Amino acid sequence: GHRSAILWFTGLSGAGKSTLANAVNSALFEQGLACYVLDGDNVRHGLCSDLGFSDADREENIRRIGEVAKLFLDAGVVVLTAFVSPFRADRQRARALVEDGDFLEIHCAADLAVCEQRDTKGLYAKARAGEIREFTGISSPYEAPEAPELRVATGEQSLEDSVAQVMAELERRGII
Ligand code: GGZ
Repeated sequence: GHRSAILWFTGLSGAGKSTLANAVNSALFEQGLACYVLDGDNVRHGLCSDLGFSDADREENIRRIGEVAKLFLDAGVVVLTAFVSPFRADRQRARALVEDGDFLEIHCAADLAVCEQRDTKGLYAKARAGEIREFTGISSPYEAPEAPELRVATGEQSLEDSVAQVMAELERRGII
């Protein structure tokens, strides 16, 4: 058996949150767990399609995701959320919706320089050029977690190593 949990990935655009969450999801699925990834692809186009990137819209985005994650938790699913979630207070509110131990904040801690260097979607270049306003790390703040349950150096280590690190933490906490 296993415990359901919310694995809350946070970090800059391009830090590798979705990539890591999806890889961990696959590893959990292989072990026969019920698990699901919430990320921009399936949330910002649907449930949150009315929201942009102002501070207030990000707050509402994270509020809804926190509530949905709680529903998944209630349903016995390990839910992995992969959003920038740049504001400490918003992450704290999501955490406060569930019991202690059911919420694991996982900081994908890639340096801004690395994310900007990668710039897989060309968004940093656009942000620097002023074509995208309020871009996290450039013209909107990212408040790094002070005491995340886990910090993963996604800018430096391989995806394989990052997955192993998360899986080890889940074992240590008795989730798997
Ligand atoms: C940050 C933005 C912005 C702005 C578009 N700021 O690399 P991506 O493309 O796929 O990840 C980013 C994603 C952030 O959406 P989230 O829902 O995770 O943000 S939050 O938690 O703050 O609500 C990026 C893209 O959307 N994107 N404009 N201005 N990221």
